Amino acid sequence: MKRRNLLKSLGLGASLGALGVLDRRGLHAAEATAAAAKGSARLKITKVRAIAMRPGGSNLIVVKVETSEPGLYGLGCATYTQRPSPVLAAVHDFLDPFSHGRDADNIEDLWQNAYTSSYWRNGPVLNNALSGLDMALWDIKGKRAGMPVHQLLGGKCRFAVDCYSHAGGRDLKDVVDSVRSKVQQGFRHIRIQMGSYGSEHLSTRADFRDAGFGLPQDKLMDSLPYLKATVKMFDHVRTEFGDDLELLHDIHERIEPRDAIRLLKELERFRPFFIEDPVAPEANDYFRQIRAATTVPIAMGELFNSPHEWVPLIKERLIDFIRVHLSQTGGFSVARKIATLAEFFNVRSAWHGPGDTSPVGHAANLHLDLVIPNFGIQEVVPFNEATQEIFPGCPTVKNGYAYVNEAPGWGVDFNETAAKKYPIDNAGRSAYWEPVRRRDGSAVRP
Ligand code: GCO
Ligand code: MG
Repeated sequence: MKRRNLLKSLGLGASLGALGVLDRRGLHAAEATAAAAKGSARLKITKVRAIAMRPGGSNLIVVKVETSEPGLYGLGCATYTQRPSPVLAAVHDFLDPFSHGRDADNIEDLWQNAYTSSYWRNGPVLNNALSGLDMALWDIKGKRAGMPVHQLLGGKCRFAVDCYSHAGGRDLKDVVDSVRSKVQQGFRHIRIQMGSYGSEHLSTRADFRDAGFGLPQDKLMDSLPYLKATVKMFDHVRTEFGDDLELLHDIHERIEPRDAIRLLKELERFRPFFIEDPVAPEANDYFRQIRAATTVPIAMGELFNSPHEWVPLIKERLIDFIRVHLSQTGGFSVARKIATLAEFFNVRSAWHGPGDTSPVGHAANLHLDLVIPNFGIQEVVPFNEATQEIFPGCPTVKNGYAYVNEAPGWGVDFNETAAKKYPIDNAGRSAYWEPVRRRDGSAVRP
C-alpha cells in the first residue's frame, strides 16, 4: 500500500510494472529517479562532526556525517596529527553549518563549493576538514548502493594491494634484524632507515647547545654521518638479502638538494625501488636536475596540499611515484583525479600511509589502489588493539598484501565510546616536530 501511495504521489501509475530490482525503499530505478527528482527521496546532511583520538602514537581525526535517513552515516579521515584542534574547529565552525540540508548524494558539487567557500584554499587545515566530509560522502554513497567504494569506481584491477613495511635500527645489525622480520611476515617491499629520519643519532657535535643557542630539547642532525651511513646500509642489506628484495628509503627532505643528488647517484648500484622526498616541496624545481642526474625512481608528495605542487611533477614525468597524503589533498575525490592524471603520464601511486592516518584513511588508500591501473605500492602500518577496537572492519594485511573489508562503503565502522578512552595530546610535544638543527644551530626541515 505504502508503495502504491508513493507512486501516486509521484504521479507514477502502475504502468511501471516490473522494472527490475527494488532499492532499499522498495522503489524501482525509474521510480527512485522520479522520487529523487521530486526531492522527496533526497538524502540531506543533518550533521558534520569531527572526533579526535589518540589510540596509539598519533593524534587521529575522523569526521562523521549524519543524514536525514535515520542510521545512515558516513566516515571520513581528517587526520592532521600535528595540528588537530584547528581541523576540529574548521569542521565544527564552518563545514557543519555549511553542509546542513545539502544533498549527501552530490559529492562533487559539495566538494567544489566547500573548497571555495573559504576563498583562500589549498592549505593543510581546511583540506583535512574537507577530506573528512568528502570521504564520508563516498562512504554514504557506497552504503546507499550496497557496494564497497571500489565497486562504485568500476571494480578491481588486482586481487589485493601490494604493500611495503618499515624496517630500521640504530646500527647495521638492528637494521638487518628488522628487515628479516619483515621478510618473514611476507613483505617483498621494505623501507630501510638507519635510525630516525636523517640518522640523527649518528651526529655528534651539537655546538649550538654549547653556545646556548636554541633549547636543550632541540635535535642535532648533520648531513655527512647520514649520507655515509645510508650508502653503507644499502650495501649491507643487499649483501645480506640479495638483489631481489625491493628496498625503499625516505630522505625526508633532510639534506641539501645537491647532497640528495649525490646520494641518489651513489645508491643507483643498489637498485632502490624508490627513494622518497629527496628535497623539500619548496625545492620542487630541483626535480628536473634530479631527473637528469640519476635513474633512481623517485617518490614525492606526502607534504603536498595543492595542485600547483603535484600537477607540474606529474605532467613533466619528474617523479615515478606520487605519494600524496589523501586527506592533505582535500580527500578521496581529489586523490582519484590525481591517480587518473598520473596514469596518462606513467606515474604510479604510492599513497602516504603512516601511523598518522586513521583506518578510514587507510581504507580510502586501499579502495583507490584496488581500482587504478597505475598502482605502484602502498605504505601500511600495523593497527594496535585500541585502534582496532575503535575502528571495526579496519583493513588487514597478510603476506605483504592489504585487504579491505568488503562491506558497503569503506567497510570501516567507528566505535565512538571506545574512541573517548584515548583523548588526543593537543598541547604536548607529541603534536610537534622538535626543531632539528645543524651543528651551528641552523634549522633543518623535519
Ligand atoms: C612516511 C612519512 C611519515 C611522516 C609523518 C609525519 O613516509 O611515512 O615520512 O613518517 O614523517 O607522517 O607526521
Ligand atoms: Mg615520508
